[in-house]
Amino acid sequence: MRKSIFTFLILFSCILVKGDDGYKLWLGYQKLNEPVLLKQYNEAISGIVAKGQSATLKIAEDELRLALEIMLQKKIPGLNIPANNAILLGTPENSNEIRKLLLSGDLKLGNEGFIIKSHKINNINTIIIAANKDIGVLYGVFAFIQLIQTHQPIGKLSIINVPKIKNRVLNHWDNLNRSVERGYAGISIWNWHTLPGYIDQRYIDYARANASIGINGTVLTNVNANSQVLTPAYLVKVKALADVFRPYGIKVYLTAKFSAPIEIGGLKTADPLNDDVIRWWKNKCREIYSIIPDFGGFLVKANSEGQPGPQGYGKTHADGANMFADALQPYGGIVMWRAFVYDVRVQKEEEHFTEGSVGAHTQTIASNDRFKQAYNEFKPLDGQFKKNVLVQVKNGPIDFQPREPFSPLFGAMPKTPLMMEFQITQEYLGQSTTLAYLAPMFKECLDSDTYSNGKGSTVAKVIDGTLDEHAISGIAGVANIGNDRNWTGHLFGQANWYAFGRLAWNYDLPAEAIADEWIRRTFNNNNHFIKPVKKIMLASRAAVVNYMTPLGLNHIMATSHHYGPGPWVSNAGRADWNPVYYHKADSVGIGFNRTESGSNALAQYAPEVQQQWGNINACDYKYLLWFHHVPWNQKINTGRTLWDELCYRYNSGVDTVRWMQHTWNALDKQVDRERHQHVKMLLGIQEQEAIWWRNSCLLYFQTFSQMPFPPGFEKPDKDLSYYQSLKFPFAPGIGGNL
Ligand code: BDP
Repeated sequence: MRKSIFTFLILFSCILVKGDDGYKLWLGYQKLNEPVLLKQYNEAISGIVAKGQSATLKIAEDELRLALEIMLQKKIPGLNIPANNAILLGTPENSNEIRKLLLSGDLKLGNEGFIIKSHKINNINTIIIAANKDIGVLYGVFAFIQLIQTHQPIGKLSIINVPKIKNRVLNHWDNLNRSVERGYAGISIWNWHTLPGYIDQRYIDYARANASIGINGTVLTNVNANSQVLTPAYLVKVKALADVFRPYGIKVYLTAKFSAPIEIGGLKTADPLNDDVIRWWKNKCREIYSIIPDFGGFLVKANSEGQPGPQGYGKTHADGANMFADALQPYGGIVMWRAFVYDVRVQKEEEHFTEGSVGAHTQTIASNDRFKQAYNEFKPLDGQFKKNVLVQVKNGPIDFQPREPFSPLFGAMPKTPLMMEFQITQEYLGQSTTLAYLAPMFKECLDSDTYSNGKGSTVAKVIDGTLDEHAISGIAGVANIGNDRNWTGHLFGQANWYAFGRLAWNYDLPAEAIADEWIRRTFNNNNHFIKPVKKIMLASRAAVVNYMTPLGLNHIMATSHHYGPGPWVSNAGRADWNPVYYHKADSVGIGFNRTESGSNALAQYAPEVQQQWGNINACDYKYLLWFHHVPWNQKINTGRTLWDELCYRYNSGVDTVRWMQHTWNALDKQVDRERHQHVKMLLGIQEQEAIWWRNSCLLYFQTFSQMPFPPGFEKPDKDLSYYQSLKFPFAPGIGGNL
């Protein structure tokens, strides 16, 4: 007896001290403590009637039971026939009631949509969670669980929910040796060495988490690809993962290295129009589909940053993509062909174009503007891609900066389905020591008007296929997931994974609503906690923009690892890898002139957009230095001189982080100690990093502006040379083709 009391005490104190390590993500169901709500839910739910035998339906039923039994603290029996207050799960195939319900309206649920409805069956109250396919039922179950997790009424339910985008995919930049390019949460969760024999519980938990937010595809490998993954030894490993993910509605994709026919096929060429090469890829696809019948297809990075591609053989991106498309087509596979290109060859071609305006230095560089390259290469190919090709475009024209204008390709290729590529991993946003809630950034892009087909031609409507009537559509997020216990390094990184999934399903959801539900599901429903945490989240990305790259500055991170500031770097291998190329600070001012008198990249946008950003006096300060070289002492439309505004922004970024810190630190009673400490310590690091960013950037830019810091400004405590001397040879996430 004494022994068991002792064990109990130890266990109990472990729970108190240990708290929550974040592994359960937003699916750590908790006992409901509000008596009134509990009573309502208990009265409304008596059991589950699950119709159908599939693995997916079984998962749906088990998940629902698990969630309800924990939250409602009672047994949830499985029933054979509808009883009063039972939840009926199923598809028309397995239930007459559901067939009748789905036939009764013009519901257009498609393969993944669902309905949740309070419904009377023979005068018996039921809640029906139904869909055309079992996967829709699983999505419906997660949506129903969300209602209870977030304390919503369930008395009169009538929800119809259909995803707006068809392919909602995570891109893992994971290498076969388990390093992760731009990964800041440990090593890869794919343990290739022990696959296929060992199925880590994480694989199942990963699939479950993704299904809970509607993600239906995963590209397992780095875009800087390794052709080994296409060999039989690896394909059986891929199959093992595909088998785990299938019942959760998740398809597996691989990155295809363009030179694979040479590297693993023994051919002399990878020319996309060569018969042997074509045959090789056809056979490879046949082989893959014989092992993984629902394989999703390929993601290809070609002729970019050293990756081989069709241009190496004098062929176009369309030639390359179409070769894959033909090989995948018989099996229903798709090609996601990346438009992230800034090939050296293209840069050279543009060198004769010299229309720069501000100083000789600016002239040579402004003429070959990396901003323009994707558009220059892809726009002429519009209409040339096969039907199962999606061109995957990064949200902005450069590279996942804290703030970018939308890529001018959106709206410029109406005959081609364009897919969005967001980066969830925070390569350029402070990595995993930074709390930056990215839904506002994703929304900013999705809601941007391209005016390509008149007002209201938003980026979202381009990528969901509705604007130009495409049959396929897609959105990808570069994953921030690793084998850290809490999956994403920073606990709040989970919110970005979550927000990506939610927006991929429905881009109309407000960033605030997503933050709200994430906090409730991850932590609790206590308003004293939710309100301040939501405020922190909603202010966080703007804070990062302010203390890193205000007013439209971009790509001034230290080169290679991109950790911390490096606006002074000017010795990288090619011009457009250098921060000085992007900010162009000189004695006159700062910023990249992309108007007619500069690189004229603005001309790649619709006239309305050109108007919006083309006038230096009217341009939104958020994008100002993206498009204009602005004199230091010019008054901008915020009322301050450019220099003062820059100082003000950097300072306010630091202030916001301090405010986030204080706000969070005061919440220690509202959340378990482990998660509170975790975030508290990281915010401490973030504050130091924000100061580092502000001080070093302003000291450096001051060498050009020669203007004093405005009154009241917190003076840097170190000099510029100190900041310039900092090196981080072992910063995480540096990739390489491994
Ligand atoms: C850049 C990353 C690099 C990636 C590249 C890409 O720095 O590691 O390989 O994008 O998207 O942001 O291909």
